[in-house]
Amino acid sequence: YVLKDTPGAVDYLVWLVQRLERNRRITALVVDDSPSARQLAGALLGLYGFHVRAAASGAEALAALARDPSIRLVIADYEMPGMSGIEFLRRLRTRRARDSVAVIGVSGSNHSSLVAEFLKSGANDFLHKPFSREEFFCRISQNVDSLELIGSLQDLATRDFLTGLANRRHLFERGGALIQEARQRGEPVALAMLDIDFFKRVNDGYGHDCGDMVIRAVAEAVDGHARAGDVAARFGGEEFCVLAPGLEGELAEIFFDALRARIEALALRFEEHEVAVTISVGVVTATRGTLNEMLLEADRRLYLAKAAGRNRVVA
Ligand code: GH3
Ligand code: MG
Ligand code: MG
Ligand code: MG
Ligand code: MG
Repeated sequence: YVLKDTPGAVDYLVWLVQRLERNRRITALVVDDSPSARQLAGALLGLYGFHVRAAASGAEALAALARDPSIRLVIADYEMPGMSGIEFLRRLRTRRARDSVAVIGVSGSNHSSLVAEFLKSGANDFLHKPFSREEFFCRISQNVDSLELIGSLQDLATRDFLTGLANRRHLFERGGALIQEARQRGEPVALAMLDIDFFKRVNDGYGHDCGDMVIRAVAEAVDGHARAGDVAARFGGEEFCVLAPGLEGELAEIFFDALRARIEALALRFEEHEVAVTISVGVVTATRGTLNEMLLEADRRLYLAKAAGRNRVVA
């Protein structure tokens, strides 16, 4: 290409380089019964920076998708022996939504209802074979852009800006379901409410920036202590909430007391000051009752921990 004198060429090149960089983090899967079609699409995707995998049938593709969560883009042929592209899509969509994996259907057939059938079965887009390299790249970029946009919107909606923990909205959305799932497995769920002790003194003594630093440090400790499957959230200003399935009674108390000790042991510094931080914790385990009821009880116990002298767990 001679782009030097083309209007917008520099912007286009910047756009292109950003896409190539981004695509390195994404695995694309080509599912086609024709080896030459697999090779062509795979070569193009490789050129655009994607990690590429190939499958010769719908069944093989479903197995690859079940094993590899880094697959975010699928190029799916329509006519394949055994399982058609449409059937493959229907099965995939029971497990992975359109905003989790983008599927682009391809077919050489000119049958007029085919595109609609593909889209109705859950495809994000469609390409007629043979396609130009440029159309292929533009369509793929648009679809991956959409996935990324949806991902960043989901992040904005569910994460707390200061700490990166789940926000209060996410706690209420995810928490109810998490409690239900645990109970269906016959497991208890522990819920802890945490509040930083005498936090106003930090703000008043060293300023709001120091307060923010302390909130972030406590959030990092809470997040580091939470196990996979727990939900750790910033509940409000300097209050946090952890939902931990499978923990109850003394075990829950030990677990959250270890978190309390971990935070007490943080050696935080702000400018020339050493900043001592402790938390108080209210813990409740319930095999019944709603999230709201558990929150109320945990909050009541948190208040007891404060009244008893702070830097302690009441379970
Ligand atoms: P206690 O031991 O009873 O909890 O005492 P406390 O001083 O921590 O009291 P309280 O929980 O009522 O104080 C919370 C303070 O946290 C009040 C508010 O100004 C401050 N705060 C809330 N959100 C933020 C924030 O995002 N950044 C900073 N720096 N401060 C915040
Ligand atoms: Mg075919
Ligand atoms: Mg508070
Ligand atoms: Mg308070
Ligand atoms: Mg406090």
